[in-house]
Amino acid sequence: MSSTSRRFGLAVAQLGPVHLANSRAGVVARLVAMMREARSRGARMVVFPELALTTFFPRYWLPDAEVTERFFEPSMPSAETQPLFDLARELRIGFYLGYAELTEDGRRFNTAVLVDDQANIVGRYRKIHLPGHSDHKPEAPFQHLEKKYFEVGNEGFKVWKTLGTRIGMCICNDRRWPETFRVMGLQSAELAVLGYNTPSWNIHWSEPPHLRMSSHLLSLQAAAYQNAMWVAASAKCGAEDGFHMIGGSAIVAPSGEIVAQAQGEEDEVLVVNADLALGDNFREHVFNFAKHRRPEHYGLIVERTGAGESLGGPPLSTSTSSLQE
Ligand code: ING
Repeated sequence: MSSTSRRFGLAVAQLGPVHLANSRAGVVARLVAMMREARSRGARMVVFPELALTTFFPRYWLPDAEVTERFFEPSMPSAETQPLFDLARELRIGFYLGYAELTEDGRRFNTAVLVDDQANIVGRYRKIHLPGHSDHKPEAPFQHLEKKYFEVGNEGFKVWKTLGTRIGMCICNDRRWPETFRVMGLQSAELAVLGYNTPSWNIHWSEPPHLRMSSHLLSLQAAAYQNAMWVAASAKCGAEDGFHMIGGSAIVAPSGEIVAQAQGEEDEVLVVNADLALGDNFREHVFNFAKHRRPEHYGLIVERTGAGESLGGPPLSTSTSSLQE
């Protein structure tokens, strides 16, 4: 029998373009306005995008020292982001915020923090699946230098008990890899939150741009359904100094259905009064991991990085013999 409903006000705050000329203070003012709107519409938590404080700088080939100085945060909160934490405490609302992290020992990660409704940082996630390249491609219309500017995350995919539920975090490209959400699902996550910056154009081959939106939504829906969890994804989007990124911020139910989706490519708040109990039904039945999963047959998933030879072995039967033997 389905359990009684457990409502959770879930908001996604989509951010329109952030240009090179925009200041962190200006961006934080936009985030603050959307946090207020989310709270006024009943949200317990609001999800902001990946690298929310600056333009998507991995599109530019710049000297490392300049990139670190201009685009990374040596502390979180910082003077510029403190208003977000102060408001969270005042309004009693949690949030996810993506930013470029510079650690005390000079390491650089594409990071997100999970902040509760008392403005405590309860969790941190460092992006594991870094797309793009690390070399300069001068012939390309823009770069995608996440493999140059960030290290691979070193803290895994975790789930935190906060705001009355169990929340996992990831970032952008992570959503395209099913392992991301399965590891969260195996930690009993009821909700996965993520931000993204997804260029509309592919610099490697002439991919039809509409596929960027369809593969984005497909990834969210598959993740939600196959792991019986709510998924909330927030875009930074629109044309940043002329470089376009898709919108499509969305909130997806454990059924895999999209229950809210952004209408445009500017600042926009989505709010859903999510029933966390919907996940219970899927976790008890079709995706009852303990009852149905067979890890003894999944070995290749952790043994191999790239695709290799089949496990098929010699033919089971030949034209002169039959399978019965
Ligand atoms: N951006 C893109 C993303 O995964 C990308 C990069 C797009 C890779 C489409 C492969 C296909 O949404 C980030 N920042 O990961």
